[in-house]
Amino acid sequence: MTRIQTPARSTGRRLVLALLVLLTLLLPACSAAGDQSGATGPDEADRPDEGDVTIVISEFSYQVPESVPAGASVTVRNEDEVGHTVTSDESGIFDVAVGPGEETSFTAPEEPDEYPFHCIPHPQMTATLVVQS
Ligand SMILES: [Cu+2]
Repeated sequence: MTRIQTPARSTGRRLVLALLVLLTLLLPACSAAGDQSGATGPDEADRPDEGDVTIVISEFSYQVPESVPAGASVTVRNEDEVGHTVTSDESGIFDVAVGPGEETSFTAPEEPDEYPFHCIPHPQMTATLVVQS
């Protein structure tokens, strides 16, 4: 009797162990799937604003959108390994500094017009922000 019961018990324990291992493997997969679906929400909400209105600085040169809406939030992305600024030629309209590899933003003027700007440390860097209503 005891000889029969002992292998039966150990088989039962092996099954329980196998189930525990399976659960351990499955649980992280479930929580990872949950994280992914949670991340898509904020992403989609951010895209419409940021996609269009971005000034990219690369190799000491501004890449400016053809125009930006009045009062828009303008993202400035610096892909260089030195810091730059986006500074309106007419002082006080806008002036932001952006470190190497960093990103910042400023608010475009409310008045539709063409706003020439430059980089303070590199005066040869110039471009124009066209603001439309
Ligand atoms: Cu610069």
